Amino acid sequence: LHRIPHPPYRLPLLGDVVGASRRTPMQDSLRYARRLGPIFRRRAFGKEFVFVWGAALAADLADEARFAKHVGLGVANLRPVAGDGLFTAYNHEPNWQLAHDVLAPGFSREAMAGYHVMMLDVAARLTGHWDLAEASGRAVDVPGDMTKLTLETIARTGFGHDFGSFERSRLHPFVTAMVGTLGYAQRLNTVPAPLAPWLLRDASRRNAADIAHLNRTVDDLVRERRANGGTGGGTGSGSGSGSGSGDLLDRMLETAHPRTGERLSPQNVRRQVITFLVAGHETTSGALSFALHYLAQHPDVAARARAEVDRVWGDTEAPGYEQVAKLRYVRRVLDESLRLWPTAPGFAREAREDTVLGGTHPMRRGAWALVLTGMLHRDPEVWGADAERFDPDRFDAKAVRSRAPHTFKPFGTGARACIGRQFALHEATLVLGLLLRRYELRPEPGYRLRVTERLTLMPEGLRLHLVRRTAAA
Ligand code: MNH
Repeated sequence: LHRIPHPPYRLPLLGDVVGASRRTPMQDSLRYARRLGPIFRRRAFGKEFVFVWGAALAADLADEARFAKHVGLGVANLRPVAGDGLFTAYNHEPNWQLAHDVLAPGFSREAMAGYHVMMLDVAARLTGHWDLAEASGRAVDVPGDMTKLTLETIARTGFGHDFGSFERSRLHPFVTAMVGTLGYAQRLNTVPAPLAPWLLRDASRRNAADIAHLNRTVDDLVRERRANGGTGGGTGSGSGSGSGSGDLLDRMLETAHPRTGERLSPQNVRRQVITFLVAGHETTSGALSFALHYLAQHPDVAARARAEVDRVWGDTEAPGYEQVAKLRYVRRVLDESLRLWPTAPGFAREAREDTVLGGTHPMRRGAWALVLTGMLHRDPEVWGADAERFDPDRFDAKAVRSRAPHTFKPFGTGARACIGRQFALHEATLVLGLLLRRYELRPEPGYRLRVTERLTLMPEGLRLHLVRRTAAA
């Protein structure tokens, strides 16, 4: 450990807090990263945390034979909310494999094609809302509206539920409660654990109320489904035969494990529903928001993307499922946005056995490090001296082929990587295509990107002016 650099000013007890910010821990770590190099440590309240962002070290941590996901920091702080749900489960908890095997078919190509029509439907509510704003010359609140969109999308496709987000002027209380728990989980990292009950007393009371609200929402949703006896959309209930059944909630409630025949317990279903409602929309809304920001700031990129949409989709009012993946350039815009601002800004890896990281840093079994994805994605040795510049061509096929593996990791790595990756990419590409086809995007004069953190990243105060295109729909 002593070979790993750390910030120069260390206070007794508190550790490396000089110049540290509680509200933006991730952007803070990025600043340290630039100063301290590809691996560094920060101490907080007597504990030492190791951060990694150099491409070679990050690639080594991706070795599944020697490393695995570590449930720590922000993820561990979400255990009271999401328990042994898929995202927060420890590797050794039996419910991880069970839920993974039961739910993975819910993200197959076939399942995704089924969600496509619902995604179109939710997108139409967004454009309805944006048309009104455009007509009256109002700017739109991008992160707010993207949050509505992605929440409605996961609720509809996964759970047959409608939060009515676009019919409300304020955020749905579920979102407020969710943002509350995410923010609280982040703040827990900024105080010494034993003192948290005192230092965060009011916040922790509010957090308990937020968790209770999430649980109530989910219990209502499950009760609604049980009363209606399934979506009626599918064939399989309990057969475990897999791909034919309805949505994610049907799988959670009805589907048995293909081999063991085991089912999720009611308590675990509750955890999974919360997990999917939160993980299924928060990061995607951020990704869409950053992409729209960059499109508005780079008219040349927007024009190229728009030309692609016009060429590939023509006047087809509702693009089909297969027409989404054909938007190659739009997808690059999304990838490039996720490179600069991976909305899940890091993931932790622990040693399965005693090992040596990158041939130089000994790690004991169970020791762990946080991969700073946002910095890995800016490593000049991989991305060049202009790594800070937005350039979607970094993701053209030739450039991707020539890059080392494990250098672009917005969805994490290995067995515990994001299960919703294809879902998110399909949804986001579809929506960007629809928006580009319908509007020109104009930034607010003088807007400079600021990023807020609540475990996930989101552009702050991003508003855009829209101009309806005359040629298309
Ligand atoms: Mn998602 C895990 C990023 C969209 C559901 N997700 C992860 C991880 C990252 C991640 C990183 C790994 C975290 C870790 O190693 O600790 N996820 C994203 C991003 C987007 C995203 C950047 C959008 C953009 N995620 C989605 C969507 C869903 C989803 C959409 C659901 C519909 N993610 C999950 C679940 C896990 C996960 C569930 C946990 C998987 C597991 O551990 O088995």
